[in-house]
Amino acid sequence: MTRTIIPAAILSLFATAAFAATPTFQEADTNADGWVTPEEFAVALPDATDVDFVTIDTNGDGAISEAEMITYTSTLPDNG
Ligand SMILES: [Ca+2]
Ligand SMILES: [Ca+2]
Repeated sequence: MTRTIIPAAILSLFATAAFAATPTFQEADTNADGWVTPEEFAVALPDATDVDFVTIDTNGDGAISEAEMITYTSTLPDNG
C-alpha cells in the first residue's frame, strides 16, 4: 500500500464495526463550525450511541473536534 492510506483513514473517520455509514468529519459537521455536536453526531450516525460520542469526545467538552476524531480513529485496530 502507499501513503494514500492516510486520506483513506480520514474518509473513514467513523468507521467502526458499530457504524454502517462512514461520513467524513466535514459531512457530520453539518453547520461547518468545526465541531460535531451530539445532535450532529446522532444525525450523521443514527446507529451510534451516547457512549460512542463520549468515547470520541476525549476532553469531555460536549463536542467532537476533528483532532479528537483523528485521535480516535488512530486507535482503531484496522487503521493501517
Ligand atoms: Ca457543527
Ligand atoms: Ca471535545
